[in-house]
Amino acid sequence: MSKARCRNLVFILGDQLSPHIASLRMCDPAQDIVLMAEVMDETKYVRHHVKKIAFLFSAMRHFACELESLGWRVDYRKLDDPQNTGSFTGELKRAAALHRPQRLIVTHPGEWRVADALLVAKEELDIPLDVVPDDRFIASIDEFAQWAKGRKQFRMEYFYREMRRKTRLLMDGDEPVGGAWNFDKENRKPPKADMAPPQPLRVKPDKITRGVLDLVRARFSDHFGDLEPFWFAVTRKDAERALDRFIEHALPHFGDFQDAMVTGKPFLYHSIIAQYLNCGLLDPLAICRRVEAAYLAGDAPLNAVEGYIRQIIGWREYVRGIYWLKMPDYAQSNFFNADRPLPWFYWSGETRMNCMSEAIGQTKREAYAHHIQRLMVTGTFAMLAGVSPQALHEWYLAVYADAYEWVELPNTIGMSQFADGGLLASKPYAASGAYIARMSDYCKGCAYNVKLRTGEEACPFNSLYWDFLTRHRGKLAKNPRLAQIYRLYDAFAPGDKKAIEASAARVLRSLDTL
Ligand code: FAD
Ligand code: DLZ
Ligand code: SF4
Repeated sequence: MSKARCRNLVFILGDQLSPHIASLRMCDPAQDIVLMAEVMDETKYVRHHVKKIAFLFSAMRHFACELESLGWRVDYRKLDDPQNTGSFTGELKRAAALHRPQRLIVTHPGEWRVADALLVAKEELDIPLDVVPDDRFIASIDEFAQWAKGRKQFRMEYFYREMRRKTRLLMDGDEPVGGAWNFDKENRKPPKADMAPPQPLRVKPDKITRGVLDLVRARFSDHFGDLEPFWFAVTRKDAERALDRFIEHALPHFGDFQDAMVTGKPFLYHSIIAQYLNCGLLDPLAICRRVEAAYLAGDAPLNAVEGYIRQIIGWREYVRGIYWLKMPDYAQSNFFNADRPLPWFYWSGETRMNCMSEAIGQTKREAYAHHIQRLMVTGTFAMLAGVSPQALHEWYLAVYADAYEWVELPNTIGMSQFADGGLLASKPYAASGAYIARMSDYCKGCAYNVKLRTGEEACPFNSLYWDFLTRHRGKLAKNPRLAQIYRLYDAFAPGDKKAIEASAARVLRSLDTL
């Protein structure tokens, strides 16, 4: 690397793997140097799934090659470089001493923790540091704050309509295509016995990935998850191929079976692209335009296409807005004052509850579970059992290949645990085993009986559900969406109520051995 003073040092984080990222757009390959660093701190702030670490390191190394092929000079620090300091700040200081840049430039980090650390580093480094907005999103942080101003409660649906108008996706003049903004009611079909969903694209590890797999095997053997088989795409080209495959084979059914869960079929008709999208290998608007084109060509129905686009320009943008609006206090939200530790089976997958064992087992194998598994199985159980939202948040952040705090935290704290008291969601996603029985085939293979509310054989979700509602009656009874359910409970015979309380107490006493 040259000893001459460089103009700008552009620091690219592991989730900024796009040649069009804002920091690169304002720089010049002929005069500026790119810094990328694999650092131990980032692998340990939560103990990430081994597949997630391998995916990101390999994607980072491939991206460095991509940048070099575009003419950039890249100073890439591997995790096992003997001089690697193990932290972003340490690597920034080393690189600043080596290249003596006039300015440091970084695109706004996705996580509050890293943005805060950069502010500290700025004080310590004797060079100007520019943090430029990350414009890979449809709504900027300020734009969301404007939308949120003066609203007591936020509702995704209204924000989503703004994003539809802004992007012109699925618009017919000023009206939504098909005459409705949202076709969610058509997207809740239970699974069918003869479903044969396609497999997501599987990429054979190349030499770079094999090197990373060796590194991760040697250094992170005490982390959660199975490293192999490893089949994630790690380049932009392969991530595009994974998207193509989804659009061709799975998108047409995405809408109908979005909420379904099936034993041994972890991916169903989902796209399995969040890990590519969140690290910058895919672009959200480009994905949505491709999906819209499939509808316009008659290759996918409107309920699937609208449902899919809503997840990306609606939910994904909405949770990011809430994250930046409410951090850092948001991370400590705990509306129900829940403080139980996370049951051990979240890490081992060993439980007789088939739904939990399926969702956690595939999480361990694939670093993936789809939305309803996260929300209505592992999420609902934790909320009903009174698990600390912060303990659960660490788990979700660690175990999924697509997990970054800006997207994971509001989904966990707000959507799945109602720990923000209803800022993000209008009611808690509390449900008994009946929901899982309706939307999956899990209960057929379970040691517990979903039809029983009380007793040793009863599905633990059932007594916990009613117990949760009674425990938090003071906080929830005024919610109009729960009024009917409280009326139902009030009509139970006193003996039934006592039996529910006793069953729930037994379940809570034996959480680790369910
Ligand atoms: P698909 O079902 O095919 O959906 C398409 C895309 O829509 C996803 O790739 C994703 O980019 C976006 N999307 C869908 N739902 C959401 C949502 N609720 N919030 C934001 N984007 C959404 N998503 C993450 O990307 N990272 C996380 O760390 C994460 N943590 C979650 C934690 C909990 C408790 C819950 C309930 C949800 C979480 N989600 C997270 C949202 C969602 O579960 C995943 O985006 C989705 O399962 C990824 O799989 P997929 O690519 O097959 O998505
Ligand atoms: C998740 C992660 C991991 C495991 N390792 C690194 C790394 O070594 N270097 C890096 O630049 N980024 C890593 N990341 C992603 C960062 O945690 C991510 O960029 C920030 O969380 C976003 O602010
Ligand atoms: Fe899950 Fe209850 Fe069904 Fe078992 S019976 S799979 S614990 S919902």
